Amino acid sequence: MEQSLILIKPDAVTHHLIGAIIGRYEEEGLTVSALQMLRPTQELAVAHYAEHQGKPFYEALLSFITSGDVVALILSGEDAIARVRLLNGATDPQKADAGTLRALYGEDPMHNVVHASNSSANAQREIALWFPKSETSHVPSEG
Ligand code: 3AN
Repeated sequence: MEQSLILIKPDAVTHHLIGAIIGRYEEEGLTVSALQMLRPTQELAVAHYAEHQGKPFYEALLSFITSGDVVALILSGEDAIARVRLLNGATDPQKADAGTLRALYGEDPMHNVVHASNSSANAQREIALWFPKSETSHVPSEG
């Protein structure tokens, strides 16, 4: 069982895509084990995107992710990290495979509707950032 941290970004929230996106993950058998809507603070955005500091799009990315509400969720399942990234598609929606969330709903490499963890280490780091109070309570229950 693996966990991934997903963000439904402000563009997707504005376009009423929360249900469609979560529905797609659930259809594939992934389990929502935590969920919250919030407007990220600058501090949280900086911590989340630390690895992108210094890149040409970094400042714009911080402005975008703090521009409105975001839905953060933890998805659990076997190979959840790789499976979610397949469902999301490539960073650039123009290059994403047909049928992926970014191909369907994304506009450009920044406004690409979803974020998903890219490794187990990053998933744990991101879960601790977005769900700081109850880090250990997101293991899906049996049965
Ligand atoms: P992914 O989200 O597919 O793992 P990363 O980690 O390379 O992609 O990039 C993190 C975020 O930075 C992306 N989700 C996107 O919002 C933004 N981003 C990446 N590349 C660009 C770019 N060339 N121009 C603008 N924003 C970008």
